[in-house]
Amino acid sequence: MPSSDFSDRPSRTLCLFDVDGTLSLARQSATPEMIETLRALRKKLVIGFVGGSDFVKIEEQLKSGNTNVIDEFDYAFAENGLTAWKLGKPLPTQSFIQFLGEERYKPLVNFCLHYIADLDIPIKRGTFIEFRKGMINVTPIGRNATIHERNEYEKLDLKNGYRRDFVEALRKKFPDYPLTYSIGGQISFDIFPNGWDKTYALGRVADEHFNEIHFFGDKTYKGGNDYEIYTDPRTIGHSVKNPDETIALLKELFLKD
Ligand code: M1P
Repeated sequence: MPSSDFSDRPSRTLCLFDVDGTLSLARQSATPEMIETLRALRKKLVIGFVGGSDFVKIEEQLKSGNTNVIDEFDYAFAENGLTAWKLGKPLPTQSFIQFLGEERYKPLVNFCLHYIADLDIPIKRGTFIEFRKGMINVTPIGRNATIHERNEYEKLDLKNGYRRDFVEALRKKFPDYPLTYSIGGQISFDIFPNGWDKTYALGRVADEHFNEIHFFGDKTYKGGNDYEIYTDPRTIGHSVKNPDETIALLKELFLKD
């Protein structure tokens, strides 16, 4: 039975959004037009974001003025839904380190650090591995890179396949680890337990029995971090190239009248 949590909405439809490249440009703020469009949409149906990043970064991107990001969305899913809120209240969480265990984690992290040290790329910055609740994020250039340095790295990575080869080496080194390697952004890749991709968030909304769940994302191709949720039979997937396309699609699908 659906709960009465969303009885104020005319439609029992849920729209879920990826963040980077879908609601905002990578690591940049969502535009006022995007914020207004989401507010208008929320009057009609239920909305949520499903980002790969941790909540602090998503908050920077989706914050508008003094509002609390968690209050602007019905569902807030960071780290693919491992860290989650429904109507402003936190949902229970699991952790990557508990799942993997210190014994298996240490060799993984050591291998990554050695691999990065040996990688010959033009510049390196700091924070090469970010330890999060539901995943680790690994980046050859480092998370302290500026926007300009990110953009330059991304071009080189596309040309030389640094991340592709890195992931291949990890798969070869740790064939028995039940882990997924996902290249979702510009400079890094995420490592998390199998099944803890963005479809993890779908399990968290199952109790509401929505009539339809729409998902909007830009990395919907195989290997992209939106692929699994975009192709999941529980969702109606929409592939967008940028936030402007998301706005246009929302207006066409839900905000005509
Ligand atoms: O949301 C997509 C990705 O965004 C960031 O990637 P990058 O720093 O490489 O652009 C990261 O937060 C990553 O975890 C996330 O999947």
